[in-house]
Amino acid sequence: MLIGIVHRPVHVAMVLVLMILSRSDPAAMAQDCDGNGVPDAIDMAGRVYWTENDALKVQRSQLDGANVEDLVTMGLMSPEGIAVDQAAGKMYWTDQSTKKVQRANLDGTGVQDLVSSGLMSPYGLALDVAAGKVYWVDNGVKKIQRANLDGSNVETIHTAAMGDLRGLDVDPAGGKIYWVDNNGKILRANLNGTSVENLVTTGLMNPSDIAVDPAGGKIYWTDWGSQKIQRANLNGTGVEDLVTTGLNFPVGIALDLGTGRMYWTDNGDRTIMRANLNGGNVQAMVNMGLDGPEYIAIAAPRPDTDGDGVMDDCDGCPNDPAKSELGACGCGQPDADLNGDGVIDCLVSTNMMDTNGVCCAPNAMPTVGLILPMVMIGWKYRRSRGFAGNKP
Ligand SMILES: [Ca+2]
Ligand SMILES: [Ca+2]
Ligand SMILES: [Ca+2]
Ligand SMILES: [Ca+2]
Repeated sequence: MLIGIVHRPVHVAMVLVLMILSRSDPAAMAQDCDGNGVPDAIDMAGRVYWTENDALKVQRSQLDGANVEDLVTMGLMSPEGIAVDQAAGKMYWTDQSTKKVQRANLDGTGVQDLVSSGLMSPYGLALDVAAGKVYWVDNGVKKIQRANLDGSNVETIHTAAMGDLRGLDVDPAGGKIYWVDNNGKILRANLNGTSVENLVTTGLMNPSDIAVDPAGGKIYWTDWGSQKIQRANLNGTGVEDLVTTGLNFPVGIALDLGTGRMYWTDNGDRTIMRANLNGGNVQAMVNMGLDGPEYIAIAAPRPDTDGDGVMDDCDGCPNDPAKSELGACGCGQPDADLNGDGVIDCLVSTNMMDTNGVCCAPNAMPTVGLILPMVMIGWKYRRSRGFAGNKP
C-alpha cells in the first residue's frame, strides 16, 4: 500500500540505494537466512568459544585463531564450562563464583540467568539440544544436574559421595553422559544418572575435561597433572596418548568432527591450541592476550555443499550451485526461457521439443496454449461426424 503512494522518482532512488547497500560488505555480513541471530558469514565460517577464567570474560575467535572478540565482560567472577547451541544462536556457561548457569546470544548480547539459586560451585557444562536439556556438574555439592534449556525443571541425576567433578559431555544418541573426576577417574552413566560405570581408573593424574566422538567411538580428555591429551574407546578400553609434549596446564577440550580436529585450552601457557584428532599437527591458535582460558566449545562451520554462498540449511537446492530455491523447474534445472516465448521452458510439454531434443523450437506452443485449439478441433470433429446436439 505504501509503495502505491510513493512518488516514482523517489521509489527508483530508494531501489538504487537498496541495491548499493545490498552489495556492500556490512549488509552481506548481516544476512541471517536461518534467523538464529548469527550472521550467515559467521555461521558458515564457524567459531571457537572459551571462558577466560582470569580475565573474567567469554571470548571467541575464528577457527584459525584470528579475530579474538570479547563477548561477555560484565557480571562474571569465575566462568568455567561452556557449550554452544549453534542452530539457536545461544551459548551457555557456568560461573563457579557467582554460582550461576547463564546463557546469551552468540555475540554476547542478551545475557540471561538460567539457574541462580541452589548452586555451590558449578563447573563443566554440556547440552543435549534435541532433548532440550543443559547438563552441568556442581563440584560444591558433588552433584550432576540438568535442567530445561530455559533453566526450568532442575533435576539432580547423580550424587557423588566424594570426587572432584570437572568437565562433562553428553552423547544423546548413545544415551550417556561422560565426566571426569579430577582425582583420576573417567566415568559415565545413563542420561538419567543410572548405571554409573568407571571407565578409566588407572594412569590418570588430574583429568580436567572430556569430549565425546560418538560416531568415531572415542572419548578425548585433558589431564593437567600428567600434561597429556589422551583418548580411549567409549567403554574406556584402548587408552592412547595423543599429545604428551609442549603442554603446561591443559583444561578444556572440544572436537570439530567435520574437520577432524580437537581444540583445547592451556591455562598455564595461556593459549588456545588445536591438533588433528590423532594428536598430529599441533598448532597454537591464540597465544597472545589471554590470561587464563578455561573451558572451550566449537561452533562448527555450517556446510555450503554446492559452494553457492547459501548454506545448506537455507539452500532450497543444496546440490545445485545455480539455484537456492526450487523455482518453477526445481533443483538441477534452470528457470530459463531460451526461445523467448514468455513461458519457462521446463513447463512446456516435452513433445514440443525439437527432434534433436532441444527445448524448445521457436514459436513452439506451450502446453497451456494448446488446450483451447484442441478443444475447438475436437468440437469440429464431433460436429463433422454428426454427434453435435445428439439429434435423433
Ligand atoms: Ca544465521
Ligand atoms: Ca549452497
Ligand atoms: Ca544451491
Ligand atoms: Ca520458453
